[in-house]
Amino acid sequence: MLMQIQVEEDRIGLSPEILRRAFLDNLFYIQGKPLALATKNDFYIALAYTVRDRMLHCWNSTASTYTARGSRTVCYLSAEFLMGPHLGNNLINLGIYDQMKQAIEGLDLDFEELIAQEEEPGLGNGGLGRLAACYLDSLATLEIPSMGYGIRYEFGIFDQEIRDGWQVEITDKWLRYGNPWELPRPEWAVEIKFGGYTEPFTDDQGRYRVRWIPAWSVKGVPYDTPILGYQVNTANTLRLWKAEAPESFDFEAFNQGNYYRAVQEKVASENLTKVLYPNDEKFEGKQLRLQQQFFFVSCSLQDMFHILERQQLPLEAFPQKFTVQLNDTHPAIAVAELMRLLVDKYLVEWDKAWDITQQTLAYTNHTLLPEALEKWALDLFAGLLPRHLEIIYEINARFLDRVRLKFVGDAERTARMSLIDEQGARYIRMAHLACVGSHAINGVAALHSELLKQTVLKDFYEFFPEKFSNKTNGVTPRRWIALSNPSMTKLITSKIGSGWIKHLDQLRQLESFVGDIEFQRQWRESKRSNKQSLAALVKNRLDITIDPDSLFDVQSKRIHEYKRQHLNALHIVTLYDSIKQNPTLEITPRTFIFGGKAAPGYYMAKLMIKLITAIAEVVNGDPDVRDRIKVVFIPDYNVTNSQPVYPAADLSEQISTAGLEASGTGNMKFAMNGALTIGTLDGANVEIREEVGAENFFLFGLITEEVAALKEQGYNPWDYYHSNDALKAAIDLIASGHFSHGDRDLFKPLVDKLLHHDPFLLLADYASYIECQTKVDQAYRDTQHWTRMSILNAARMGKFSSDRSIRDYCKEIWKVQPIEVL
Ligand code: RUG
Repeated sequence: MLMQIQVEEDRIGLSPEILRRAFLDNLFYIQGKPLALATKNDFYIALAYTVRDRMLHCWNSTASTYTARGSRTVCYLSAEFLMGPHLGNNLINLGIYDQMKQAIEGLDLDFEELIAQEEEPGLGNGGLGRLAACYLDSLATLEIPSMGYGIRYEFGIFDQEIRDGWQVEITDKWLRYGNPWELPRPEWAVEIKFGGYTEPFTDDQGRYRVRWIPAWSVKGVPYDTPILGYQVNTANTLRLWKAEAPESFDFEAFNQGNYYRAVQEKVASENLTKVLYPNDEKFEGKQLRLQQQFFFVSCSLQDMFHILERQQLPLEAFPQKFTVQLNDTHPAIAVAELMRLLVDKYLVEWDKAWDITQQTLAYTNHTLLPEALEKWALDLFAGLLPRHLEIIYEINARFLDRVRLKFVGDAERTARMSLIDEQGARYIRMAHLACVGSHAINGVAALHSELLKQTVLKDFYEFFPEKFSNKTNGVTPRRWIALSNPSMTKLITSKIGSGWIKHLDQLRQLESFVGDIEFQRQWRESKRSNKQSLAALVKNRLDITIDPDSLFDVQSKRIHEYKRQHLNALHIVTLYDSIKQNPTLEITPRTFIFGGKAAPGYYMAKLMIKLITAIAEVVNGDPDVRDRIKVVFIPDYNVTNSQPVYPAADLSEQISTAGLEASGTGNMKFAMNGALTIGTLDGANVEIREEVGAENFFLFGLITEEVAALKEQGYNPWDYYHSNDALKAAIDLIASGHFSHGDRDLFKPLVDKLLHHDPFLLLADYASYIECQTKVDQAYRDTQHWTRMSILNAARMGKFSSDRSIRDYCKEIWKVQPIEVL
C-alpha cells in the first residue's frame, strides 16, 4: 500500500525534490542508465517521461470525462501539424517550468541544454501547419473536446543547410532517437483500400448498390500524443496515422517462398507516410500525395465511426457527435469518403447520407494563389479511388441541377462551378468539392475572406452566401510569449499579474504604464537582453558579430516571390549603395535578419536565398558599411530556431503584394513581442494595424484594388526602373555581378523577371517602401517614442490569440461547449 502511494507521488508530484527523484527513476528504468553513463539524449528522454507522466493523469481523466459525458468533439483534419518541440511547452502548460529547472540544475545538469536536445516534429511546411498546432493548444486550454487528425510522417520538413550561400536540403530524421511523447495504439488500426474497380449489384432487399473491389490496401496505425491545455486538466489527443503493410499481405507470397515480394510490399506500404511534401502553396499532382490525403482522411473517418460504435450511438448521431474541420483542401476527399462509408458500408440512403456529410464538415481556405488550388487529374484519381470518382460524379450531377435551377440558362456558370474542370484535360476541383460538401466555409483574415467571395469562390458565395464567414487566424501566447520570451513575460506579469497568458485581452492593462519612464526602461532592457541572446546565437552558429544596439529588422517566413524577400534585399542594396556613394551618411545602424526555407523545386526562391547571402557576404565584409548595416541569414528556420527570433525583433517585415498573403501568423508573433510592423495592407496586417493604431504601424505600398487596377491597365516595370535612380542603381548593381564575384549571369533570372514581368509588383512598391523605411530609421532614433509604440503593439494584440480564433470557431461553426475535466 505504502509502495503504491510512493509510486503515485513520484508520477504526479510537482515539487523539485519529487521531480528530481522521478527523473532519476526514469533514467534508470526507462533509459537503463545510471547518472554517470547517461548521454544528453538519455537525460532528455528521462526528462520528457517525467513530464509525460504528469500529463498522463490529465489525459486519462480527460478521456474518461469525455466518454462519460458523450461529448460533441471537434475533429481538426490537417495534413500538417507543425508542433515544434513539446518539452518546454508542456512544462509551461503544467506550470512546472521553474520547479523542473531547479530539479535538474540540482543534479548539475544544464536544463536549457536538455530542452534544446529535442528534435522537433516538423510535420508541416509553414503557416498552415503551425496554425493547426496553435489551434490544438487553444482547444485544450479552452477545455473543448477535440482531436487533431493527421499523418505521422517519418521524415518531416527537410533541414536546411546553407552551403556557398545556397540552400541544401537534408532529410529530417526526427524519429532517429525515438519520440517519448507518442503512444502507438495498434489495437485501433484500420484498413485503407486503394485502386481496383467497382461493380453494381442488387442487394437482398432489391436495392441497386455498388461494390468496390480494391486492388490493394494498407493498414493505418494511430500514434497518439497528448496535448495539454494551459493550467487546466484537459489533455486532448493528436492522432497521427502511420501506414503499415496489412497483416495478411505477405502470407501467400511468403508461403510460396517469395520472400522478396513480401518484403517489397511492406516497403511500398510504409512509403505512404514516409515523407512530408515540402511544398508551400504550390500544388503538384503527385499520386503519392493523393494517397497520403486519402489515407489519413479515411483512417480518421473510420476512427470516428468506431468511436460512435463504442459509445453505442446511432449513425444519425454522427453530426451531433463530430464536427470536422477541413484544414484547406488537403483533406477535402473527406466529402466523398464520408459519403462512401455511409452509403456503401453503413447502407444509409443517399439523401440522408448527404445531410450527415454536410452537417459534419466545414472547410477553411488558406490561399487565393491559383497555383495552390488542388485539382487532381481524373485518370490518376480514377486509378486510385474509382468508387470515390463515381460518388463525386453523383454529387456533381445533383449539385449542378440545383445551380441550373437557380441560374437558369447560365451554362458558363454551371461549367465554372462544376466539380470537374473540363476545359482541357479533365481534373477534379478539390476546393469545389469542399465547398459543396461543407456547411461552413471560411477564410483566415477579414480581407482574405472578402477576396474569397469576390474572386476564387465568387460563384459559390452567390449560390450559398450563408455558408461563408471569416475566422481571423491567431497564435498561442503560451508558446509565442510565455515560452519564447521569458523576460517580457516576467515584466508584464509583474505589472498586471499572469491572467493575460490565458486572456490575452488583459494586455490592454499595459497601456496605463506606457508613459511610465521606469516601465519603459524595463521594457527596453527586456528587448535588449533578447537581442543579446539572439546575437550570441548568431555568433555561435554563424560566427557573425551583430550589435544588439542596432535596429533588428527581421523577415522570417517561407521564401516566396509573393512574400517579396527580394524587395527587402533591394532596400539593403540601396542603403549599401548610398553609404558607398556618401561614406559619412548618417543612418540608424541596422541588422537585417532573414530566415526561411524555399521549396526544393522552386528555383527562384532558392535564388532569392543566394541573393541575400551574397549581399550579406559583401556588406558584412566591407569596412565602410559593416558598422552601419549587417545582413544575417539564419539557416534552418523552424519552430525551435524561430523562438529566440520573435522576442529579439524591433521591426517585422510583412511586405507581401497586397491581396496575396491570406493572413500571416508571423506578423502576429512579432507584434506580440513588441516589434513594430512595416507592412502592406495585406492579410491580417490590416487587422493588426486596426488594433495597434495606424500611428504605431509603418504602412506602405499599393492596396489590393490598386494592384488589380495596375495589372488591368498593363503594368510595365521598366517605367519604374527608368524613373527612379535609386531603384535603377540597386538593380544595376545586382546585375553587374557586384554581389556575385563579377558573375553577371548568376542573378540574371531574378533581375530579368523583375524587369520584364515583375508579377509581384516590387518595382511599383519600391519607392513607397524606401520612403517608409526612412521613416522607420528616424522613428528608431527617438528611443522613448519607439518604446511607447513597442509597448502599445504588444498591449493591443489580444485579438490575435488563437484562443479568440477558437472561440469564434466554437460559437459560429462547431457549436461546441467546454467540458471541464476535474
Ligand atoms: O499562406 C498562408 C498564410 O497566409 C496563412 O497565415 C497560413 C495559415 O492560415 O496559411 C498559409 N498557407 C496557405 N499555407 N499553405 C497554404 C495553401 O495550401
